[in-house]
Amino acid sequence: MTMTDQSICKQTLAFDLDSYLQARKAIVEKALDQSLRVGEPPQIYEAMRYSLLAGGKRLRPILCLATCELVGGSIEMAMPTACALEMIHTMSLIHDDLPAMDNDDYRRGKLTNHKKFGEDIAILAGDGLLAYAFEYIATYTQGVEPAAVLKVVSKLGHAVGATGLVGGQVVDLASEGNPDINLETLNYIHTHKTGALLEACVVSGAILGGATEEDLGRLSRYAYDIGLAFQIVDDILDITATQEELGKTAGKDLEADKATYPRLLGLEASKAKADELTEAACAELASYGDSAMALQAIAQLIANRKN
Ligand code: GRG
Repeated sequence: MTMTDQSICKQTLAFDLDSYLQARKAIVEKALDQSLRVGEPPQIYEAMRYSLLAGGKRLRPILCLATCELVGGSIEMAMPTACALEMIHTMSLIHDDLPAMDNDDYRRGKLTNHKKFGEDIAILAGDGLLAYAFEYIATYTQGVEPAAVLKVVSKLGHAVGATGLVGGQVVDLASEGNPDINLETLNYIHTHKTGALLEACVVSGAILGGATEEDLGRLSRYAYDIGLAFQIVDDILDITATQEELGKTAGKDLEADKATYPRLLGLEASKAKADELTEAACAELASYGDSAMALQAIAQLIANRKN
């Protein structure tokens, strides 16, 4: 299904997403800067801050804040978790860029962490960010029932470990040079390597805000759809975008001879699949009315993004 005039996604056109994202990004940047001060030994803090504050769209923390607000919570309740999610996302990028994995020289338009600080420090900077993320949630979350904080920590551990990002990355690495894997395996890679953390962002914000089980079900399905759409678009951009647009090397999937959506389905069908998932994600939140406009507009942005 492609987007029609009746589409729920179309109804968000009146929403000023640019202003919303700009404002949210500004508060997230400030909170991230304050979350991690240089300590001892300074070289590891510099490497951690270099990547954490290197820009990026900050979609994951913004999603976490948005779902907390959607279910009646406040930005303050979710901000420590939002920062922690960006710490984890950043550490996954640092490790993904290492020579043993994707071997990239550029990320977010800057030299990758290992190019700037060396492989040893880059590995440790990733480890440091991962551990600090959990410490940060447990130490700084306020105004939330301890049981909800515990649920978020458990959810996040599940999303990041072998049941999530790590598992997805392992299967992704194994599929290099083997573009003939089937769509089921490709979906496993995408939903674990990319979708699991996005789902944790969406759901953890809602848990902190006091969501009902029904809310969590709807938001989890929304997150699954935007997570898969996100990675399909990533596959498309690897072929269609330039290094300047991406802030990292383009054409990496072809170079590594990887299976991707465009490779298995073709560009047109891949784009149609991303649109279909976006429409389903928006529809999932229809019962929230205008309160869900930000999340619906973000779903559209993911499908139409250029970087
Ligand atoms: C998490 C313990 C642990 C280890 C990491 C390396 C690894 C295991 C997993 C790889 C995960 C990975 C890099 C997935 C790709 C996700 C993706 C599409 C990232 C790009 O996200 P954007 O476009 O980037 O939101 P910005 O820079 O805007 O934040």
